[in-house]
Amino acid sequence: MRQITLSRRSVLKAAGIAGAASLMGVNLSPAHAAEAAAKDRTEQLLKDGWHFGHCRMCMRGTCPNLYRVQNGVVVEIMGNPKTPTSKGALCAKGQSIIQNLYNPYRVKTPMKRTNPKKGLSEDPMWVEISWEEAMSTTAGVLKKVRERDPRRFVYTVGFGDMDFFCTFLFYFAGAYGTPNYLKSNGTLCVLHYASDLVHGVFPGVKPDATYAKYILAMGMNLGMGIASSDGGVRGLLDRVVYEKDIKVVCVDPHCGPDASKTEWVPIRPGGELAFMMGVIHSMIFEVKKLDFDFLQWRTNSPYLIGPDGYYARGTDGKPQILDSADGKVKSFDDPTLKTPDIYAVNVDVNGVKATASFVHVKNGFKTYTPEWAAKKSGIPAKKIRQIAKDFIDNASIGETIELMNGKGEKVILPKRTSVCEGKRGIKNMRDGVPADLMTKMMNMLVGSIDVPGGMLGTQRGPYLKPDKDGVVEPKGEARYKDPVYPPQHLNLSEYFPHKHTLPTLAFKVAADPKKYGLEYEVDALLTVGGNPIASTTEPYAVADSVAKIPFSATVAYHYDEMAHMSDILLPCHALLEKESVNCYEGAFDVYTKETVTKKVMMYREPFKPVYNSRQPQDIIIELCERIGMINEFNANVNKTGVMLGEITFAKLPEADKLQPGVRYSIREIWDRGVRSYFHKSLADMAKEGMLVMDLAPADAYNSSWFKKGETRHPVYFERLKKSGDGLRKFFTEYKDKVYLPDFDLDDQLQYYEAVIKWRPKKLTEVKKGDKYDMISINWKTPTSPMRSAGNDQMPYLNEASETFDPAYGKFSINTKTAKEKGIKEGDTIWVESESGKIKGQVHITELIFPDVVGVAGALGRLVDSLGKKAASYPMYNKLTNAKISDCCAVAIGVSNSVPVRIYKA
Ligand SMILES: Nc1nc2c(c(=O)[nH]1)N[C@H]1C(S)=C(S)[C@@H](COP(=O)(O)OP(=O)(O)OC[C@H]3O[C@@H](n4cnc5c(=O)[nH]c(N)nc54)[C@H](O)[C@@H]3O)O[C@H]1N2
Ligand SMILES: Nc1nc2c(c(=O)[nH]1)N[C@H]1C(S)=C(S)[C@@H](COP(=O)(O)OP(=O)(O)OC[C@H]3O[C@@H](n4cnc5c(=O)[nH]c(N)nc54)[C@H](O)[C@@H]3O)O[C@H]1N2
Ligand SMILES: [Mo]
Repeated sequence: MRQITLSRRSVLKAAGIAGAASLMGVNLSPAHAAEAAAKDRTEQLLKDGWHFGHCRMCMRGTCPNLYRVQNGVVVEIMGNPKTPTSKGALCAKGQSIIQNLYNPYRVKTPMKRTNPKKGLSEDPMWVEISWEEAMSTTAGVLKKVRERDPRRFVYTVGFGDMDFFCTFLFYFAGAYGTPNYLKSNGTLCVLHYASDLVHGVFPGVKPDATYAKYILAMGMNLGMGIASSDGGVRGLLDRVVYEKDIKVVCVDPHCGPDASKTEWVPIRPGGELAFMMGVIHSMIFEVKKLDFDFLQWRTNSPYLIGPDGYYARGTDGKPQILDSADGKVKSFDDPTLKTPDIYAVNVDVNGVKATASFVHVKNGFKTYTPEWAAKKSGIPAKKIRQIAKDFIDNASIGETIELMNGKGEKVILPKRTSVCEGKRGIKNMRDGVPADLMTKMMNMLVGSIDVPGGMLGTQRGPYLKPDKDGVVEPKGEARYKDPVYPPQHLNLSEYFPHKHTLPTLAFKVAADPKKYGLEYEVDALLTVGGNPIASTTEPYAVADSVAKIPFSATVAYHYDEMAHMSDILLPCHALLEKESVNCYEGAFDVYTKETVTKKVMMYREPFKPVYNSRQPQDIIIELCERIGMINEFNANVNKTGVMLGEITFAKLPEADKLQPGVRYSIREIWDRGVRSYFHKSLADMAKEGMLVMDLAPADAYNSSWFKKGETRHPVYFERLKKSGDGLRKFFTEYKDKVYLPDFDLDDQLQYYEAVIKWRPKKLTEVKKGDKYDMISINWKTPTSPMRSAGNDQMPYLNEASETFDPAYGKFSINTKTAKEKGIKEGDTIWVESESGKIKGQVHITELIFPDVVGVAGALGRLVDSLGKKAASYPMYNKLTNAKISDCCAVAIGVSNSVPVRIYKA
């Protein structure tokens, strides 16, 4: 144990460096510090009792590490210095992985509940049982339920066990035959619709800081605020701090680590859409230097729109374009098309008068002047104009770059160097999808989409494939499907074609399914690394519903809220005990030269289990066998491929397909996947620790697969309008049948429009003198991006957070507001919304917009079985709600910023 004490100091030191650099702006690049310390030591280290691993202290898990074992104890951790992306850095979370292993609050052996009463304040009265009893009880119930009606089983997953999540999220639910596969991660994470609509990718897009010169970040973390150590963020920091050749502007009510190192533009929460409309107005009507060539050939700008708001179609059924070269109206793919007219008005198409999309789009921004936007956003009109001008001036419109493709050919691609992107801070809002579409609009106006320096889809390849109308085909959440009645899914996903995930709604429905038109009730629940109680919203409503489910089991690392409500606990390994593979490609935050062409496949050698736990995938596969569905499970793996990372699927060759009747271990399945994808075995991976694949530079850019005019991005959102029209038809027809509280059809569907308009929302109506006269906001912190790995329990992390981040676990209030309200540093106050209230300590700061309360982190627990510290923090999610009328009208994400009032406790 002495060794642990020693390593504690070195961990704190390292955490201090990484933490301080990202939290406080200390002028030391984590990249350089780590490289200097760790150069070329890898080979020696391995001889010295070090083992290959990779992190998973956050949901990314993309930082390869090395851990050292001495006398059977893990005593030291470091980033793998050979990693081309992270170059051996680890953040404070990654440095704490040893505490994840030796966490005293772990579930150490299978457990059975003996208190039949379930509730957050009930003692489950756990007793230890054998693995055999735990598995046979769980499989026995699940088998019976499946025989009766597989829909009566709910499978809940999340990012808490992402190693597992990556591999078996849908295979198990699919094999079982339940429609109720519920991801708990989505309600507060609606990032996907607009990226799918415009780029045809999942999970999203990110700026290419390899070449970008200007990044406008709207309510998002570029990675520094999450203390992400993976290559992108470190590369970006180097450019910001050392090379000083990139301008980053963070539009945020709160000045976090990203904003503190770049430029912070404080905004009033809720005014984001208005702000972007003001910027776009200025770009179109004042600066007037757009990428017209891109608009003509790479967007649907020239498509003619009929009086019904849809594409006006020719006799061949295709969208039409006016060619100003010869004055003729032509189909979009006519090879004689020379000069697509984006300003065409009142053109005759097949007997109707039609006008070019771009004219509608442009007219749509006419009244949204910077002065107007300033009133809504609190950002001065002058600043709005400056951002519009800087965005265009830095965009390099007209420039090109020559890169090699995978066939060894030189390709000339446009290079654009201004990008705008937003994340949770603007998307988790009533008008979240419209706001997100405006970030895409800014990029499209300067041609900065899937080209070097632009906004890139996280998946690479010919993802911009056009639909039959020649416009990029969405592949996920932007696709539309007509609703059906009665609904089959507990989350009523039939009614919400563009939803991300709806766990809170699902559990509300589960409490009273008949009322919602469902033909079945819920009998059983299995949870793996998901926490619909704590990580989403309306925690008590969800907990009440979970308590009513007759049987519930959790593959549990520790006693979190879902474990607390369970009948059986199946203990899973801690991170270092889990064997794992993970492919880094398309991580979330940002691309740089270190990462843009890389795929890094990493491997974690499992440490000998400390307790009586198991590899989670093998628990699930064994359940499949015991339930009698191993054939279905194997068939699903064969069909979908082996998932090797968040977006990496390995299709198995015929000879390697899983055979019916055989229960494979996860090891064998990964081995087949890795061999198929990387042509190496898992044994090779164990020797090398990681495999690196380099993409040819041109192939990293999705537009390189298509010539001018072959595929187009939508500036006119015809598909969104179509979804709204389809939904209106359904809900009108079924209005007497559908039960959906807090749903106003007209209010909801007005957001489904081809040209986005501004509308006031609850947030924008908050004013002095109201009952709720302030707005609360929440953000991820470097040590608390979410609850994966039990971040909120780790003593090193709590210590580092409270030492380096004065906002951590507290309520940040602007100096001026605090003075007005007579509130002082350290006061204990209540923050109360329509939905709930939380108590905590005040931190007074200039780094937050006036009249806003900032609550940092995904913190707070509703059970004390994770220790007093984790339970002591205020839980932000009590303030929010899942009312459809408050959620994003398209992606149904919870509004994360809400009206509140504060008062002394
Ligand atoms: N206040 C607030 N809430 C948020 C967010 C926020 O920033 N602030 N972020 C939102 C976002 S973007 C997302 S994606 C979601 C994510 O939400 P979820 O997908 O639910 O993921 P987590 O909250 O990370 O973890 C879920 C549960 O798994 C447990 N767990 C930890 N380690 C392990 C393990 O090794 N194995 C198993 N089986 N379980 C483990 C955790 O303690 C936690 O209770 O959260 C959302 N909720
Ligand atoms: N390394 C690493 N990277 C990750 C993750 C991880 O766990 N580790 N998690 C990934 C996941 S699942 C997600 S969803 C993303 C989330 O990534 P982000 O969306 O970037 O995360 P947040 O920090 O929650 O929110 C970003 C910003 O929004 C601001 N904000 C809050 N409310 C408002 C508002 O009303 N208006 C405006 N304008 N801004 C507001 C906050 O101050 C914060 O700075 O990160 C991903 N990236
Ligand atoms: Mo997320």
